[in-house]
Amino acid sequence: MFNIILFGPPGSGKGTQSEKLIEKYNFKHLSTGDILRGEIAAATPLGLEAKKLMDAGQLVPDEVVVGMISSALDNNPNASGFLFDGFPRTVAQAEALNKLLKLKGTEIGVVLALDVSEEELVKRLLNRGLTSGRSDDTNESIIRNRIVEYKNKTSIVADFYQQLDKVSHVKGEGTLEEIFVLLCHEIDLRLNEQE
Ligand code: B4P
Repeated sequence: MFNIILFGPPGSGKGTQSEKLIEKYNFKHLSTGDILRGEIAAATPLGLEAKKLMDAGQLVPDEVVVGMISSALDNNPNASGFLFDGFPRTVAQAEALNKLLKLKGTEIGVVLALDVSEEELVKRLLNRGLTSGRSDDTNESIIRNRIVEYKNKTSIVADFYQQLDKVSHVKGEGTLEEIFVLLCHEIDLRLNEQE
């Protein structure tokens, strides 16, 4: 089993590149953002609570997202590998993920960190907001707040995995295809090391 984390600030291309990677490598895609938006669409109590935080550009509590990921792992016993997209976003989430994977006799193979400048992030998200219907993409101050949350709570997750020698940085600016090739190269290197 080979598991990867696609890591980076909001708008860095995690969701976009995940679509291409799951097709090529047959990973099971687990996006906490998508799962939360599913809960909002279904108007569940969890979704209603999460919506308030997401609309303000804040993170949803760790126990909520860890619970969602734990259920998703249990619901996919035959997966050959998971692609975690937008998770973990705090060190507490990373520690919880390590424990959950250990219980299943597996671990993270590589953390692919997409590097994109702040101005490019804001531009992309405002642009997506024109068509996505996502309330967290339409207001520049909320987008900037998401980036602040990333800097304060999420960027240190890369240090956590760096200590385990799991992080590969990839330039996240360029065409979708150029970035995809770089990501595949890093995955293939780690897969070859594992064999
Ligand atoms: P997410 O759904 O994870 O959303 P995101 O980080 O904004 O998007 P992503 O990075 O996937 O988007 P992409 O660049 O692909 O999170 C939303 C919210 O959910 C969070 O703010 C938080 O409140 C909550 N949440 C989720 N997970 C959580 C967790 N673990 N803990 C706590 N809270 C959590 O796309 C952006 C745009 O860029 C697109 O329009 C795309 O077309 C464009 N784009 C992508 N690549 C490009 C390129 N190379 N060039 C030009 N444009 C590009």
